[in-house]
Amino acid sequence: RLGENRAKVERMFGLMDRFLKNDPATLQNDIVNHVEYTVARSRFSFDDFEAYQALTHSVRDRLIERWHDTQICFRRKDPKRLYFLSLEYLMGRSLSNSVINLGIRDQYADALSQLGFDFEVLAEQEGDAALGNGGLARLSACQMDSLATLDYPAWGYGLRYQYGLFRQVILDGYQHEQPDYWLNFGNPWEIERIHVTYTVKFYGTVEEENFKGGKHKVWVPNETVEAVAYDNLIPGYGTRNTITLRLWAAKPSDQNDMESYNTGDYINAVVNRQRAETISSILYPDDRSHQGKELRLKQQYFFVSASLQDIIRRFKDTHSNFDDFPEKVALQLNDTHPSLAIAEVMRVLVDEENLSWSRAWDISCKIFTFTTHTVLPEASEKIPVDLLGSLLPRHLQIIYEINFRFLEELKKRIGLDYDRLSRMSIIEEGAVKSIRMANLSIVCSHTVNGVSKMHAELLKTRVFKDFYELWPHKFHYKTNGVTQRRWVVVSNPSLCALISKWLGTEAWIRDMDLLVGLQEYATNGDLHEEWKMVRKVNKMRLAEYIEAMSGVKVSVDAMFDVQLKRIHEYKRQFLNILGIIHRYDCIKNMEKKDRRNVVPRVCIIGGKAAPGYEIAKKIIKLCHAVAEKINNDPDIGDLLKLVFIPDYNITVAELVIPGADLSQHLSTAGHEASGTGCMKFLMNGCLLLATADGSTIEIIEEIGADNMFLFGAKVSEVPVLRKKAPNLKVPLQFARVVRMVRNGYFGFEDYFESLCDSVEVDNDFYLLGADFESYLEAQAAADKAFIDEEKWTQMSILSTAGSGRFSSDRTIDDYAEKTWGIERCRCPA
Ligand code: BZD
Repeated sequence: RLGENRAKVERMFGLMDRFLKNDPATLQNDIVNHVEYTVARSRFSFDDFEAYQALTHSVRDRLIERWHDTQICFRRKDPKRLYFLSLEYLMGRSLSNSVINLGIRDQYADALSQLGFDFEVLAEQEGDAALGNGGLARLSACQMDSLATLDYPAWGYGLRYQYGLFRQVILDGYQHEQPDYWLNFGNPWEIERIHVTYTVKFYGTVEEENFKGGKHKVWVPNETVEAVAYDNLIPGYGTRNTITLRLWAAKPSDQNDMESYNTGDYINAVVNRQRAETISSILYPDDRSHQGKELRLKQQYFFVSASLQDIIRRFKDTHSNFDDFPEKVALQLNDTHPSLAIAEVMRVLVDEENLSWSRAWDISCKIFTFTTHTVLPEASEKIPVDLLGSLLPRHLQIIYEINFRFLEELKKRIGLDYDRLSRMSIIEEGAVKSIRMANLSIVCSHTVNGVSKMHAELLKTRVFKDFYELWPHKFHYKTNGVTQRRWVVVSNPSLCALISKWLGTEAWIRDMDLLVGLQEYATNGDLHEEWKMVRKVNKMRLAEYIEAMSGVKVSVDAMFDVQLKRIHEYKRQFLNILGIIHRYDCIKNMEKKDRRNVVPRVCIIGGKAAPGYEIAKKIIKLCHAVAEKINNDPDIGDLLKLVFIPDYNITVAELVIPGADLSQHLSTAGHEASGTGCMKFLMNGCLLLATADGSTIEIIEEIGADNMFLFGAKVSEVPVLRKKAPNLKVPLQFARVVRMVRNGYFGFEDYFESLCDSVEVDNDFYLLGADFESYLEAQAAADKAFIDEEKWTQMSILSTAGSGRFSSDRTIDDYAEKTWGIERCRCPA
């Protein structure tokens, strides 16, 4: 009998101990099996897309294995967990990133080639997951990669929008928006968890019930929607740890329909059910303004409520009361978009868990941390009281109560300074009475941070000055970073190999500080040759893309000068275009013999404008109008080209950044909270032409002002210049290029009138005129440096060497230690 049992046990263990192997034969077998049994195509005949689907399922199997182990490890050790709440994530593609983080890219490439497929070709089949707008959303994605890599016990939470960020289509130079139904071809990366479903409530009334001799508030909603979890697995690099990004989708709730079914209105009942799904259907494409729309508020609460139910459920699995909640849970608010979580935690603790107000508040103040990503006070989120009161009546009461208690405390500290009290109040009085979500977040969070040193200074001295004076200890800065796995290893494999070769190790992929080791080879001739070769091949790849997409043939000997980011007045793409017009004008007016000294340029601009942002759309049109003129001027030839890259997204960035010689970061000083694009270019050895704004100030600290091209007014000078604006003398060259646009040199003069007015008639708020001369000087310095190839290469190497600080690994370690109080929890290999 003993022997029989033993055999059974051994068989059981045999079943359990079946880690997937990664040798070519196993991988091929897996892929072919997925072709047949998952994709349901014949193993004798499948095309690239079907091979891609099978491949992703095979990778996904490996992710799931590691994810299970990680979850077991977290459950066993029960560490304090970080819950990262963000309404936006810009993940881009997952395939290459996953296999690189799993350390099995080459094995897959081999296995596929024996099957007659090319890994890179299959990788091209994947679309972008674009569940976000810009910097904030891509930062969330980079931080998830670092959290996994550094073994932190973290969960990301967000919304599974059916339509991601719109596709930008350019017709006759104008931007048009098309829906991005990214799920059309299925999404192999997500795991639907039909059993992880929570009910989210909306509308209704608040009633009072007698409870233990007192009164108790009960929210009686009149609409409910189900939130279904979709898990996306995020593998770390060089570790088994694989964490979860849980995105919620809205599904109709059965509870709503009883009445309709009873009245026999079957069709309407079904139509009403469908309406619930709209909550998670679309990403708002605005990355600056907050319009107080009901659907947006519903999205925020839907995501917050489902996430908190999940978090509290997980906590309660192992804890019988809330005493340990702050020791086990850190809730990170990624900007104010998830800040309703504060009111929701209070509601759950007080109304549902029956904690006293002060106990609940004490807990809340220990778990929340808040990162703000903006500088402009007018960009901060305000929710009209009427809207909140109708959608979430109990939450409005709670926010009023928080505010009442806060103001009472404040009066004790500062007395009856009514101006200051009203500035700091969570409720803004006025034509539309609103909730100031930033104030709510600051009042409840134990740590508030900006995303660069400069940004935090502005928060302390301007935006949140009153709060800083009250609670100086709350304010910090955490300079953003980006993940080198995505932005060098995946997107620039040849540079990656070159760096590893010269450093003699791949360890920099987990420890970016090691890149300083490149400094000692900055003048090494052999490295220069190899560096130039890598850069040239990347430029050739980019040139091919440009030609395929726009028909414009560009020379790889020219300087590739790139500006890629959302189109915004403060980011000053208009300044870039005016500079290009000036360059064109100069070349046109030059004697033929002098043209020999002109450094040929290929100017590349890409970015999306929010659909309702008229001026930004005009900038896109101007770019096309100028490009049309320049690119078709035979007199100019290869000396100057301008191309607009349509539909800028993560995948496009991965292609363009490695091929850029120079990148432009032109925000008016004091407007870019941090900027992360500059860090990606920097890592890839691209030189920066930039204002002293956001994180560029810290880049200067790392690589020295000599290794970049700085220009423009400093933060402290901007207010002075603005005051002087009406009498400010603008340089003649500036007036001349604006006049060329105004007078129709590029056509469409009526259309461009308001754009020209913005810099001439309306006081030039973003100071294009004031900065123009200095901008042209910086451009001239870049030209001069480019002619000296060795000098340029040295600056390029030093840029990469100095980029270590801008890894999101550094940022995440800093948050973990100083903000969230979490520790690493590594799953055994
Ligand atoms: O966040 C950006 C800032 O503008 C950048 O300076 C900074 O580097 C990044 C990351 O910290 N902010 C945003 O991207 N903001 C948004 O995308 C956004 C989206 C929806 C609503 C409001 C703002």
